[in-house]
Amino acid sequence: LNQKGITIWFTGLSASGKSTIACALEQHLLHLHKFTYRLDGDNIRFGLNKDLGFDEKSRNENIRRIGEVSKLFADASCVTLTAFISPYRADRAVARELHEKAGLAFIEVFVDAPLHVVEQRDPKGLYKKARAGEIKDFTGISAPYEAPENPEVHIKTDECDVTEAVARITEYLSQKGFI
Ligand code: GGZ
Repeated sequence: LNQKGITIWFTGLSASGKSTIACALEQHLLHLHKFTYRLDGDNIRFGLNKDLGFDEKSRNENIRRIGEVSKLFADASCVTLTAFISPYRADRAVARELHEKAGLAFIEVFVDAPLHVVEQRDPKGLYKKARAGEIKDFTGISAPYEAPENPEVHIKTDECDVTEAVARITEYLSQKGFI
């Protein structure tokens, strides 16, 4: 059994379901008595990264810091979950390399939902504001999202509910001997 920490890196559009799935997975891991911690906008963008906005350079720096922090948590034997859009392939690759160079597994989970689906969900009305030009650099509307080419797990949230998504990820984790 692998006793090292790992990072499970969720990526996807706003309202794709990253946080919901990460929360449910965290609950599942806690039931298994795993040492786990979730990094998300609430504990990172309002703390460590409160100096950063959403232009390309800020997102690069946001993801760079999150990559470093998640590596430290994984290094401390934690099953670390990160839930950020992380729209740039190159930034995710840097986070992956950082982990792999330290001998820590990096598991990319693509939370995939088509733009028209997340735009219909629009739980915070952000897509509507972005379409109206009230929010600039909005991912999917006026800023890019570069989908992963080889994610370890690919979840289509318009075809699969939260329970199923958690089951898909835990199946991967147990197959690889991580849990
Ligand atoms: C995308 C934005 C933006 C812009 C504010 N573009 O659905 P939410 O509200 O709760 O999650 C989104 C969150 C994205 O922050 P991340 O740190 O995950 O982004 S990145 O990884 O790209 O750095 C959204 C809100 O912040 N939000 N402005 N312009 N999402």
